[in-house]
Amino acid sequence: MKKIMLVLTGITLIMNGISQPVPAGDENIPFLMTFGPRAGTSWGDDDFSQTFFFLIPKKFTQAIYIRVYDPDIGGQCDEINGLWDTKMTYSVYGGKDCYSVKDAQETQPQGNYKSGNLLATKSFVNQANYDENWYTFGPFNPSEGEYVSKWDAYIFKIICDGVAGDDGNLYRYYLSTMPNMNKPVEGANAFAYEYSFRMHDDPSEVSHIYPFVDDRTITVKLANFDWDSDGLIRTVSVARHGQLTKVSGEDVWIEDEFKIFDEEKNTSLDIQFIKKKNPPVRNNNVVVNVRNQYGELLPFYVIPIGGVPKPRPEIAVKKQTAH
Ligand SMILES: [Ca+2]
Ligand SMILES: [Ca+2]
Ligand SMILES: [Ca+2]
Ligand SMILES: [Ca+2]
Repeated sequence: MKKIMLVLTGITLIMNGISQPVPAGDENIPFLMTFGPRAGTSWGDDDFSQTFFFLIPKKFTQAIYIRVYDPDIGGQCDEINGLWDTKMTYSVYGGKDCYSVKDAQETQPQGNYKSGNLLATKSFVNQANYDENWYTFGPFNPSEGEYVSKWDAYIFKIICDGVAGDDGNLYRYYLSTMPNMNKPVEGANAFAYEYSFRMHDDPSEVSHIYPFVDDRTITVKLANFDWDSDGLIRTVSVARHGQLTKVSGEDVWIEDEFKIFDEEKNTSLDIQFIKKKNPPVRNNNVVVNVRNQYGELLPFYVIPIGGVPKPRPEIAVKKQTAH
């Protein structure tokens, strides 16, 4: 009964959230990041592709727009490698299978990851008119997404693929009810199974990712790529004050596996990325994913399910004395 209540609470909280930009406020991540396919992976992107899903509650029936900030690869925001010669394609998918196909929920751009109906697509290069500016996809009717009963919501998918060149594309998304401005969609959320992002340059800024731990999760494997030994990565939860995890250096993946406490089921973890002060690491691009004991990926919701987790003293103290 207790578990059922927790699951219901989680679903209710999705519906009560207000959609925000991607990345969202609690994450404190400056930009999403995708490189052109000719870049070495040492620049920080392991696969030159990033997939995000938008979740729109069924009861929301107005038109929606998916807006992209700084979709171009040039000028401000982006990371040059030699000359600006990079091309990126953004593609929006809906319809049956855009979410539910397994390849779409994996970390690599392989197999049928472009599943579903292609609703819109556009490519960008170095284009001053889109520099520090918005491009808007849509309007879409929410029912053009794939209906997924576990959320009672329609899901859309947007993929940013590096098509040519070797520069770094930095960008953000916003799910909006308006084509020319950012107006949130009530009750919406966004999530990814692998997060490729740019860290702040300011060492005092801490970035966060919030994987949701469902009640089938027994252990998790936290993987990070190309962290450049930039300080600490730690996990905070209802039962953890700040458990340090293994961190990657240049151009390598590293994994750390740990057990989930019962109290953490149906809550979010707060993975904190804490930069070192000296020497400061600039332009740090990182990739992160988290799997359970079945090898399934945990979703990172931009608005953490259940809110940002805080250690509950009664649980955290019990865990400390148990060790
Ligand atoms: Ca280049
Ligand atoms: Ca730009
Ligand atoms: Ca850009
Ligand atoms: Ca890096």
